Amino acid sequence: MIKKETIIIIIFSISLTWILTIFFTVQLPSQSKIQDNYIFNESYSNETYFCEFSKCKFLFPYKISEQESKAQKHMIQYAQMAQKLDRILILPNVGKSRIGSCLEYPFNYYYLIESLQRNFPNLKLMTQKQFYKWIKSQKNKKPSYQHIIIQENRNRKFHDFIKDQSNNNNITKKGLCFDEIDEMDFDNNNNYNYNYNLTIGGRYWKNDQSLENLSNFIINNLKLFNNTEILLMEQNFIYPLFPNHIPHLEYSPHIINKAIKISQHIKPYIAIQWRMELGNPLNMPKCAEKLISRLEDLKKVYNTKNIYFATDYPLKDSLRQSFSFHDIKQEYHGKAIDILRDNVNFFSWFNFTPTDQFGNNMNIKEFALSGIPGILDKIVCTRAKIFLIAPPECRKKTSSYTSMINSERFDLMKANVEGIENISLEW
Ligand SMILES: *[C@@H]1O[C@H](CO)[C@@H](O)[C@H](O)[C@H]1NC(C)=O
Ligand SMILES: *[C@@H]1O[C@H](CO)[C@@H](O)[C@H](O)[C@H]1NC(C)=O
Ligand SMILES: *[C@@H]1O[C@H](CO)[C@@H](O)[C@H](O)[C@H]1NC(C)=O
Ligand SMILES: *[C@@H]1O[C@H](CO)[C@@H](O)[C@H](O)[C@H]1NC(C)=O
Ligand SMILES: *[C@@H]1O[C@H](CO)[C@@H](O)[C@H](O)[C@H]1NC(C)=O
Ligand SMILES: *[C@@H]1O[C@H](CO)[C@@H](O)[C@H](O)[C@H]1NC(C)=O
Ligand SMILES: CC(=O)N[C@H]1CO[C@H](CO)[C@@H](O)[C@@H]1O
Repeated sequence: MIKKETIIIIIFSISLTWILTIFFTVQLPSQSKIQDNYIFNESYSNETYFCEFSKCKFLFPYKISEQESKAQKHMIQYAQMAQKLDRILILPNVGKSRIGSCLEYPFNYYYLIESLQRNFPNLKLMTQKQFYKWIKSQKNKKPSYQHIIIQENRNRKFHDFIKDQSNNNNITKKGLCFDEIDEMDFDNNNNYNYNYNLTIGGRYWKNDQSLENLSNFIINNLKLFNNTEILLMEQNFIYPLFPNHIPHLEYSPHIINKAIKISQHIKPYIAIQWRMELGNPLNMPKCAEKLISRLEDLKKVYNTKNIYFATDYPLKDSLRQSFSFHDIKQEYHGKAIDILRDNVNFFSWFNFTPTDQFGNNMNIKEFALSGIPGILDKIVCTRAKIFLIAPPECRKKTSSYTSMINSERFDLMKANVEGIENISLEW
């Protein structure tokens, strides 16, 4: 009997060891892969390391349209493109709530690069700065490049990909801040004078099938450049190009930590988001009055006195919180804010010391220009007890910014995070 049991135990331990061995050998490589490909780490930004097996090939989306919430969605489209084309994705700079080569800060000033890497474990990434360094390192040989515009034309049904030989194709003029371009070789020929237009027709975003079709069209055409080292992408489309639903990028820990500090300092609180741009200016003062009376009710119902106010209106001097809101009218927008100020004691990002990614104090103007306040506001709104948004007559119709907050709040509530009462309410 004892012998039999021992044998069973031995057999059992052997199989367990095997199961564990198999489990770990299967698990470990996929985890360590993330490290291997994680080019952002300076110790990896070495051409020999990356281009051992094939030529170094890059996709550089140097100019991403729209503001941060939408721009990061576009970035995820380029990540899918780069992965399918087996190219290294260059992460452009950020600043002023945008993503693009002309901006001041590195990509990880806004985003946690690991969160992109987590969703694309096989994709190789390089920051703009590392990429420029690589170009400079190509002493004797000029890397080849091609410029491609992806744009929409909703007036027709088909997609096409054509060479554009008109005279207005100087990409430096088109907004590529990139002196290193002189060290590159256009189409192996120094012929600066053309680019390719990839024009998307119809309502391409309407369903997964048309996106599937579109993304195949794009990939098949871009594959024609398989001998060109660098694809410079200019973007003029609004919706995602690929059917896959990929989580949004996570923000950098320095922003999240700061937002959580603010949130802890004022909680429980009601967060108000009021994006005035593109709302009818004439309605603004009335909207402010309606907001005030709604706040009075909510404060009682939820026994909450702190208010956090997130807006695109410049709350202090001319310090911008939005880089697209130019048509600010004192008699409407300004008046609405004055009414609010006279009646509500609110917090905003101005009540907290601005700091940089190292936690050092930062000049407030520089902080505003960095575009961090918009992201900070977004996270503070995400954590509020009540998230109050403007009714349709007081705002722009749809906002990716607001939907991002709502979807985060939905997830936090689903995870039973305490202190979040509702996803959102309109005032
Ligand atoms: C870069 O990678 C090396 C090797 O894995 C590691 O020792 C180092 O800490 C990493 N550096 C950073 C800044 O992550
Ligand atoms: C680049 O990487 C290779 C392979 O890991 C290594 O042998 C070489 O020393 C590295 N070169 C530099 C300049 O770091
Ligand atoms: C290519 O796109 C640009 C920018 O939209 C446009 O100005 C140009 O006319 C287009 N070229 C062709 C040949 O369609
Ligand atoms: C493109 O435009 C820039 C800025 O206007 C100019 O400096 C450059 O010489 C132009 N390049 C070509 C090839 O025309
Ligand atoms: C898919 O794209 C091709 C090429 O643009 C087009 O001819 C075809 O009609 C499209 N099919 C659908 C279902 O959209
Ligand atoms: C590049 O594309 C051409 C045709 O466009 C094809 O013949 C060739 O095999 C491709 N090369 C690689 C490395 O994929
Ligand atoms: C939109 C929404 O979910 N509203 C709810 C917010 O919470 C109160 C109670 O706390 C409900 O009565 C609302 O229906």
